[in-house]
Amino acid sequence: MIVVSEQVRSALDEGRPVVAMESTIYSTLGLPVPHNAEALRRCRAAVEAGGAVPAVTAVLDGTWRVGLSPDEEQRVLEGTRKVAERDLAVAAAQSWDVGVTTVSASVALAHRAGISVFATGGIGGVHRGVELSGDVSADLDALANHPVVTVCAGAKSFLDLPRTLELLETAGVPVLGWRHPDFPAFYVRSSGLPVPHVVQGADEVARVLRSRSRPQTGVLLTVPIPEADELDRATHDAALATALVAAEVAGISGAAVTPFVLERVGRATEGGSVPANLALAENNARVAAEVAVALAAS
Ligand code: PSU
Ligand code: MN
Repeated sequence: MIVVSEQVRSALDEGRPVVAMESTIYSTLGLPVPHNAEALRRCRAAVEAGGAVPAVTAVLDGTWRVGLSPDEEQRVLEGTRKVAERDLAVAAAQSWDVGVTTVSASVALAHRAGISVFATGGIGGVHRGVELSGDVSADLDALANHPVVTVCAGAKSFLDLPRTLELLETAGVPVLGWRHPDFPAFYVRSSGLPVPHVVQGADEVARVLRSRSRPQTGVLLTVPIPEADELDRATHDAALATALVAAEVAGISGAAVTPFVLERVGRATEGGSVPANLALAENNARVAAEVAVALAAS
């Protein structure tokens, strides 16, 4: 059911470092055209420059895929169907043409393929108003149930970040801050919430992965957006407020919330959020490669 590319397979067989990458952020659901293609190019280049092999995950022609050719990556860029972990089964059974994988599905595919490090932009989490909607991203459950290090820039502050951190604690997922004491909020370096533990380097992350008491559980490594690329706090807060009101007025719910809010934040910042998004994704890919190299050497 799963097809791992030749390049990724031989790297894994030889114990060389590999970094899995999600595909939702590179699709039309994550970033506007043509920035999505640039994001993919820069992230893959960052992984390669760090000495690791990039492995983009997706569903193509109903098959779970890890590692794509340039033509296949082009199909992902044009993808419009979001695949969370539970949807992997449906996408296979119904032979979906192109399914772009979220963090939950990508972590699941990475695990299946034998990859231990995964790079994304931001994870999903507990949504604000969860008391009424019950909306908690399947990303959190996947982090708890697949033994993979997920490298992210935290989560967007349109989520309920305190509850997101609480749930990660309950689920037993170690949350590590990369040389930074605060849980990052995607476009900005600090959410104002402390991260449970700070790590100074990739060796430390590798040691945490090897030392877990529950072999199935993942590790979350949060890397703040580089200082130079951070959004101005006031711009950020205003854009999020606008996007959240728009989502409520439009009655958006479920899996449509994240793509909708992302698009509206882009509009509200007049595109200013896009370079920030690219910069953090690239930076995460760079750090993920470091972790993959440390793991391969250990
Ligand atoms: N955050 C972003 N960009 C994204 C996503 C999150 O800044 O593209 C995507 C990721 O693929 C993540 C998914 O796994 O949204 C979470 O969606 P949901 O909230 O429906 O679980
Ligand atoms: Mn949801």
